[in-house]
Amino acid sequence: MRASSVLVTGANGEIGHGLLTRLAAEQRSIVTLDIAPLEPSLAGLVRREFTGSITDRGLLERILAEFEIDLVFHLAALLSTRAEFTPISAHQVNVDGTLNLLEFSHHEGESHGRPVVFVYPSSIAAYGLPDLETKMRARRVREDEWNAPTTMYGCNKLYCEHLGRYYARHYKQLAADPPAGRVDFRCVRFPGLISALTVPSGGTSDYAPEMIHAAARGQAYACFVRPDTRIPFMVMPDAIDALLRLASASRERLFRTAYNLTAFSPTADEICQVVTRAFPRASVQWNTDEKRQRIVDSWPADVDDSAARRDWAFAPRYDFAGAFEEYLIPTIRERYKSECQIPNPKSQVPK
Ligand code: AKB
Repeated sequence: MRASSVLVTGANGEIGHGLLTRLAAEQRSIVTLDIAPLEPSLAGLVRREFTGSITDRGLLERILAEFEIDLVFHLAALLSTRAEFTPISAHQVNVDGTLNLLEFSHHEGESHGRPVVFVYPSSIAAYGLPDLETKMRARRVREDEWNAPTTMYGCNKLYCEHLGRYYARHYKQLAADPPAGRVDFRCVRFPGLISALTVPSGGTSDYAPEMIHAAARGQAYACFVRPDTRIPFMVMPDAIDALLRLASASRERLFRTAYNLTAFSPTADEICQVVTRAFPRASVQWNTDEKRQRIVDSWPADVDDSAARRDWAFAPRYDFAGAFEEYLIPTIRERYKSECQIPNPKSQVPK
């Protein structure tokens, strides 16, 4: 008999770290797929680790043969900045990889006879506002507004939302006997995410976590966006809660394919003020990268997440002040404790 498990792709990434810990705490049997071997701290949490690409269909078939997967968290992706440098690879990983995973989930559902819940993190990058003035006028953008992304990553995410909807509702609709929905696709559009434990790479919302982690380590940071830049953010524990909550929501309550999520929408300068108060050795310079700035300026300043709150009780625990006071500052202080210890001259006894 095949073992029933949760599959997490991109498990080594920022979201994967938090998610594996939570799933393991719930005693879930976890199978992972990542391009790199799992970090030792994560490897102990999982039942089986597969190292390889989501574009490798042979590998997906091996997983299918060995495990009975009921739930997929498909986290693997190339983020927005990285994807602009390698758009073809981004398309291969972000779109072809997702298509493979959807097809895998369909076959998995066929083989065990139950729909596979497929949880997909999309992003505010799925939006594309044409200019800053429109962005500032748009206020809290709803899911169906401004869906003309300007980045490869944003295009990939938006298209995969549609692919997921297709697999869930219209798959092979012209077949003589159309297969019943085997994939129960559920998707959130994450804002920028900030973790106290990991630093992202390859994203364009990275200025916030980079600034915070640099400040905690007493390192100078050159911020690549203007101080008045505003996009929505959320801290990692709330992001993990949201994924788990959406995964366990009852199907009948879900009226959308993709749900906006947010917790707070500070400017880069507001983030800078909080971190420089918390970490007096911090030093932040403003060194705008006009090209990356244009990407962030095409993302909404705020999103309307009322559908998620209504349909599956999304309720982030941390607002802006709480995120820093209760989660980021204490956890990051602890993380860099040894690096941040400044010798106290008074305690040094002269010889
Ligand atoms: C990125 O910056 O690419 C991501 C995102 C907003 O999805 N963090």
